[in-house]
Amino acid sequence: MAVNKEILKTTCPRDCYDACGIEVLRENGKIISVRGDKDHFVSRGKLCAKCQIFYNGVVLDEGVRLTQPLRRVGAKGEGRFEPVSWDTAMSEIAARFGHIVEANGPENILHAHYTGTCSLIANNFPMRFLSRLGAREVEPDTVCNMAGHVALGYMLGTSVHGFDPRTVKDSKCVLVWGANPSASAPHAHSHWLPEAPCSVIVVDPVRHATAEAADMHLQLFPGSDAALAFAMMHVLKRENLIDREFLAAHTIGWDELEPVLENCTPEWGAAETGVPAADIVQAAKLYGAGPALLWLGQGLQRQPMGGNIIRACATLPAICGNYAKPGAGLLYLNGGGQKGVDGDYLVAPHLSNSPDTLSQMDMAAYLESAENARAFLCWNINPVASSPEQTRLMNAMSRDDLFTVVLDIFATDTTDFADYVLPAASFLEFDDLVSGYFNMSFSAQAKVAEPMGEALPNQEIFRRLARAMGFTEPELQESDADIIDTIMKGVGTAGGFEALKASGTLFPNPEPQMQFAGYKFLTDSGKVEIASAAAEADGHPRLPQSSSDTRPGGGRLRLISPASEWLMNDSYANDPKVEKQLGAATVTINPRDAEAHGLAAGSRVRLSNGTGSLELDVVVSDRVAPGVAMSPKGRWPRRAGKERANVNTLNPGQKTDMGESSAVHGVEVEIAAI
Ligand SMILES: Nc1nc2c(c(=O)[nH]1)N[C@H]1C(S)=C(S)[C@@H](COP(=O)(O)OP(=O)(O)OC[C@H]3O[C@@H](n4cnc5c(=O)[nH]c(N)nc54)[C@H](O)[C@@H]3O)O[C@H]1N2
Ligand SMILES: Nc1nc2c(c(=O)[nH]1)N[C@H]1C(S)=C(S)[C@@H](COP(=O)(O)OP(=O)(O)OC[C@H]3O[C@@H](n4cnc5c(=O)[nH]c(N)nc54)[C@H](O)[C@@H]3O)O[C@H]1N2
Ligand code: SF4
Ligand SMILES: [Mo]
Repeated sequence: MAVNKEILKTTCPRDCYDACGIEVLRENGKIISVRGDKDHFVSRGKLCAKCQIFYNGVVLDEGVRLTQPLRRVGAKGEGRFEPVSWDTAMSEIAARFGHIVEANGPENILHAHYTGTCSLIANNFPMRFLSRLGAREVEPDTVCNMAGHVALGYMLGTSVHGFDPRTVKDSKCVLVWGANPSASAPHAHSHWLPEAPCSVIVVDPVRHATAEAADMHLQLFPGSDAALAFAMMHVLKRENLIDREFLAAHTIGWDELEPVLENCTPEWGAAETGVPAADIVQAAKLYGAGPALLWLGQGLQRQPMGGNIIRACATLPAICGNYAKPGAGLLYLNGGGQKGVDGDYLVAPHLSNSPDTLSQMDMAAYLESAENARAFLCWNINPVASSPEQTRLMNAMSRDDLFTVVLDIFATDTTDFADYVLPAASFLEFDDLVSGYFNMSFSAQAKVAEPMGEALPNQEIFRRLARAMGFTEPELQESDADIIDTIMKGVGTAGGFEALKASGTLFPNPEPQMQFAGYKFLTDSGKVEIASAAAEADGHPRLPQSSSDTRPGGGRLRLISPASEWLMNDSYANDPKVEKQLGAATVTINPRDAEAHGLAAGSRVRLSNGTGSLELDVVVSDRVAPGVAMSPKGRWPRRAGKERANVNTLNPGQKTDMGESSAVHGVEVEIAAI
């Protein structure tokens, strides 16, 4: 028989800056290989190493995927289940939810979600049902990037209108601050930055591969970024590299800030941050040399004063007039709105009955009491691995009277605690849309396989649950095809979904966009608010502050747990080939700290603090600044042996100064040989 070979295009919908184009090779309808699309401007024929393994590994493995709805038969946490039909699962879950709504109110149903998949429908459509239900939402961004969103909201009126990466061709400098593209944006690391026709500076306590490849690396102590930004601004002012015309016309608060800069000399900055004064001067001059791009990562705002840090750093483009012209700007994230994606339509806020949201930093404590929550629904998230206060959360989720429903594509630490587990389809198994959050790209996620077993896309699971609950709003049943059609009309793409699938990706704006073109800032004043009355009204200082965090005393270290190059948050760790690449769980410390604590490379240590403790192998390297311990996030507690814990067992869930967000890179630990 002739072999029918086909190559189909789709898109990676992970929570990743890159939004790679994918090529799926099928023979006689069966997936043979998932690989990077040669024609795609980001992937250029190569996926990142982790996806190349995972998308050809356990994602395609029926023995590892969840393929049937499951009902608990063991104790909570044990992960023992029996299969049930979708009808049974839906009617039993609906009955229990209905009972809670009547007896206790819908706010007693707590739901948590995040970015397990970021495709537009699977990530957003479930909110229609949950809003209609009136369940209480755990604010998703509080585990990730809320401090930065709030801070940039004060200054710019938005945090999701970033620079267009294509504009780099006109830049003199790219300043990457508190991001690690070599792990979290692998193609920006391998193409975009190396091809940038300008200097690249990285500010990070860790000398990761992007820092190593940069023209300059400023290795500061965590939480001292505001001081570094102020010292750089001192130099920019001293060297006359500021744009006084822009400051006068388009900002508020320069007159208040200018006198503060007087004392923020490079020498002062060096003492505060650990970065040599000469490097501060050089970095400021490079940044001030012409139009420049500032990429604010998400790592730097996961510090106790993360909101202030973002405001301080984001003052740099304001004083240099780095907006509204080619090659200039600031990027945190690029939202779909800039491409015409109607976010409100996706989630249908008019259906909402929902009470106040909860910070994920409060989730473990909240779940301890039946007064707060009688049901817990998790979708697109694996909180037992990703949330703070891991042990406390596991204990709270062991409550027999907490009715727990978890949707996932795999059995995880979180599904172990569920009463019902619902199998989600993978991104290869349904049509959807992907809007890049770094590049201004818009792409098709195409169905290239049937859902595995009885798995269903998130949106279909919530359609069924809406029917089982007797909800009749048509928004809750809208089909994927209709939603895709409506979104694509908003984006203004010709040829519909079939044409988009054929090309894979398009740029709704073919030319590089200027950020805040025409100087239209989105604050109420229409200006960049260096001094912010809105921040002041919320109890924050009017101006960004130059202060840094106190360094930990008593031999304690500052624990940073950033993205791993081999994992995607808490995904992929169940793939044996990925696990092999990961090797043993480690913590990296500076040679100075190794000596002070009498630790040799390879020794087994225990990290501990008032929240928990964890055993790891020590790596000794000056890649991390003195005083810092680094251990990447994302391993699975259930694969970690008897400790059944990952780095989040040490995370107390401290909140940032703004947005009740996660200060996870500000955790302090003691280190001791075992
Ligand atoms: N220590 C420490 N902890 C951290 C962080 C840190 O820096 N340090 N970072 C935080 C950050 S930034 C984030 S964003 C969070 C992320 O934390 P999580 O959101 O928990 O992690 P993910 O791995 O993105 O996705 C969670 C789950 O979604 C599942 N999934 C994938 N596709 C689908 C689907 O189509 N449907 C459904 N229902 N499920 C699907 C995956 O299998 C996975 O189990 O972790 C936070 N935790
Ligand atoms: N491979 C991979 N890619 C990912 C993810 C993943 O888990 N794995 N997660 C995705 C998600 S959800 C997110 S939110 C993004 C996150 O991606 P990034 O924005 O890169 O965030 P992190 O990995 O948390 O941290 C980035 C850097 O911040 C540094 N950092 C920590 N504290 C400070 C500080 O006080 N000051 C400064 N200047 N730097 C500091 C860390 O050392 C680290 O190198 O990545 C996405 N992409
Ligand atoms: S996770 Fe990121 S780098 Fe890897 S394939 Fe997906 S979009 Fe590309
Ligand atoms: Mo995140």
